[in-house]
Amino acid sequence: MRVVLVERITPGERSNLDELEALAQTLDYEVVGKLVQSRVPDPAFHIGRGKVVEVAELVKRTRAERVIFTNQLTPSQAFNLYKAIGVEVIDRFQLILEIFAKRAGSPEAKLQVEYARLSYELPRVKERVRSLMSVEQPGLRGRGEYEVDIYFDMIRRRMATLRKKLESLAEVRDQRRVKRRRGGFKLVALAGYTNAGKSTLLNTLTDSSVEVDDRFFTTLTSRTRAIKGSEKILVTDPVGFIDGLPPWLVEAFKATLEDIYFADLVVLVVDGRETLPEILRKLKVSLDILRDHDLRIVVALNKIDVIPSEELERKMEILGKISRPVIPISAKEKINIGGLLEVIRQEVFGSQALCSQ
Ligand SMILES: Nc1nc2c(ncn2[C@@H]2O[C@H](COP(=O)(O)OP(=O)(O)OP(=O)(O)O)[C@@H](O)[C@H]2O)c(=O)[nH]1
Ligand SMILES: [Mg+2]
Repeated sequence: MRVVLVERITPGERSNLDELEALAQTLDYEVVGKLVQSRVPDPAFHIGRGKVVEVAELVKRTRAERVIFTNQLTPSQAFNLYKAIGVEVIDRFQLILEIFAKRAGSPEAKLQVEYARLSYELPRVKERVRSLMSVEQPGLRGRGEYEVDIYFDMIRRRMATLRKKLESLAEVRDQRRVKRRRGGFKLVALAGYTNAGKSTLLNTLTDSSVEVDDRFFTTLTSRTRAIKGSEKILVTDPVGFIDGLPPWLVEAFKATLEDIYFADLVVLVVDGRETLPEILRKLKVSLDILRDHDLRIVVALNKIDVIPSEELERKMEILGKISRPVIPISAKEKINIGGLLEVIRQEVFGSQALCSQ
């Protein structure tokens, strides 16, 4: 699909367009145009009206089939933009939902995605139907409202059913965790921004072959495996983080995130290939998600096989200033995995680790 990306930024704000492009490519979309506008949001169109005309022209010229905004749009803004531009207009959250829907493999992930989609839809249903009707069927308002209410109720009931199913699955997870703990296993969670290299690290640490890909959200269903050798340490590889994760999405994936929240240790994987400001931004996003939970966290600066040594030194120095151990590794090329394992053992078993060696 050919798509045009649009972003509105408040003057002085950082652009999020590159990440939106990476997200669009995750779905094999072809980005045929990009537009940025720096201004305060317009209530009706989000961007300025002159810019709307520009987008419409760009869409026509490039034969784009869809427009994607980095900003969250209200349903009426999306509708007004659609009317003015002539192709479907969606926002970043809807794009993330589409990616999740496409990637959801396990029954639990499918339920989580459906729940997330409905949580997104619910507050929007009334407004969307209302704006549709006021434009297309001005006479049918009264009856339409009634039908909207029925639809609204239907969504709510479906959400309640989904919540129950998800809760019972969460209980299964809970029991599994208790069993593991009783068996003397320690749980290490590989958390971090999407595409940091968590699954690659899981494969290296546990000799597995879960899917690895240079795209966002390759992993939606977490996998848990034992560390190579006979140690009682399990490693889990949950869904990746992303900036501005909306609360309804976090809520839908709560059970998956609990694997992180209840872990004995979190290895926060960071993509070291990126620029320092990007590294720090993604690290902050991840630490914010983990913040309210009392967790032991170590940072693994990954992909050092492709970082020139001077740059690595600088990155290590800056990261070293945050008060957690930072371990430089390459999950793919298996560099310093021994060093990471040592820190993991030390953190989860404390001094016992030294006795058992
Ligand atoms: N050069 C290099 N590339 C790596 C390394 N570790 C992972 N990668 C690459 O980074 C990309 C993402 O790796 P994944 O392991 O899928 O990342 P992830 O964190 O599991 O990503 P999601 O599941 O999508 O959130 C892949 O193309 C990997 O081959 C590394 O140490 N060095
Ligand atoms: Mg993964």
